Amino acid sequence: MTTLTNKLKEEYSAHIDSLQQRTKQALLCEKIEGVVIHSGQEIKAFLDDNAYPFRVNPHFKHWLPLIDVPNCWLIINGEDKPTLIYYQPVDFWHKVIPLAESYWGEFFHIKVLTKASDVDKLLPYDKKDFAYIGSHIEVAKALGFEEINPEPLLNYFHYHRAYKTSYELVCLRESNNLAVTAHNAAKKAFFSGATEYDIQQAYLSAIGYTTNETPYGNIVALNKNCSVLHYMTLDKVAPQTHKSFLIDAGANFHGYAADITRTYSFKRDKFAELIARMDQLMLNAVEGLKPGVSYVDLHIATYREIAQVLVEFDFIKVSADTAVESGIVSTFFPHGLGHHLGLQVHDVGSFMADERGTHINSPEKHPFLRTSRIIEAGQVFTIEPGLYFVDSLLSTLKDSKNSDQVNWEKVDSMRDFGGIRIEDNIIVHQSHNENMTRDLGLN
Ligand SMILES: [Mn+2]
Repeated sequence: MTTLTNKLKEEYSAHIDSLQQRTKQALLCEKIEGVVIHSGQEIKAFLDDNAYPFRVNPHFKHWLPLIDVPNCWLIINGEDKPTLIYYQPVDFWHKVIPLAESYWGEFFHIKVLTKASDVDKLLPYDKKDFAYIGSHIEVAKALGFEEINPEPLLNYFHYHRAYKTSYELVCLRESNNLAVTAHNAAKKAFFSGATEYDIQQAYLSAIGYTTNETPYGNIVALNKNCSVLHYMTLDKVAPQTHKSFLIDAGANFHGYAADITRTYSFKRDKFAELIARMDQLMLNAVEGLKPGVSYVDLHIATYREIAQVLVEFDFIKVSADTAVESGIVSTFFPHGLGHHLGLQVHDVGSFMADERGTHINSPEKHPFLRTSRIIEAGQVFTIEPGLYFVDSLLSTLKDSKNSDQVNWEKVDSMRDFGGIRIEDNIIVHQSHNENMTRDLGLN
């Protein structure tokens, strides 16, 4: 057995205990007997017999690292050993995935389902005492469920999903490990003058991935394309000169996501200096991530520091305070500082004040912030400040009354580089932060 498998095995039983306890509490509040969690079904394209890539229900993969099998079900009541209905059809068209020896198998009563439509024979007889959790509402109704994704139950689970178990931290470290390996390969490809498409191939093949195995579509951008926040094209032709490279790309391990961004300058130029400064700013923000602090306040502090960077590099003619006051910083930093990370890249529960799901709005001036929750130990975040030169946003600023606050000559000289984003994945512990991305050697 490998060291990694050993670690997973060591932590898994406590992980299941936590989930059982959470389920028991949630069920007490809801006065139902149990939950039935559906892994999902294949979804076919309109008028076609081809299915979209399968994405498992996150509530399902919370319990076990089974991420690629549709038509599976979990029956859980928080007390008894959970039942796994495992789909294993007799099928000569598709690959059938048999249940292998695993560290998690012994924690479930496993029942094999050979025909997806026969599942009702294995589900609880009386559906009204059970809630269905999954995305196939019609299927749930046809089976006789009345409680379908009840909101209080989901709120409870989503709120608690922010607190990762030790097992989940092992998974998150490993997904970071994979992403770091792939990022290093991508960096090498950039400095050898590769195209966006070839850099993407270098990334994927470094960890043996297909595009469907990444937790989100990789952003691989050269030069001006770095200014497109969600750039999804992969140019197959190399630019005349390589100036800059922004890569926002992750990896998946047992259903847990990594989400890492790096920006590089091809030469040792002004843009490289700006990257170094943003890297410092990024690490300062990580320092500020502490139990008891509001993520909103951390975002605002970083927003202020970006104003300071704009002053230092002579991009603006006014003080940092004035730039914050007038809001022109948002032209250069138009998104949030980061988000919760886990089973989903933008993990759930990030706007909740309590387990009933009481919503905390992000401040009006910072509408794109993805979390407003108080930071606590056991939570996992991304920190991803950015500084961009986006033509459309700059032209709005140029036409505004604040145009004279900007040193346009300096700003214009940066447009061909696009922009910078640097993103690490951090575990908040009671006494310190664990920067998984840096610990694995990606600088
Ligand atoms: Mn992110």
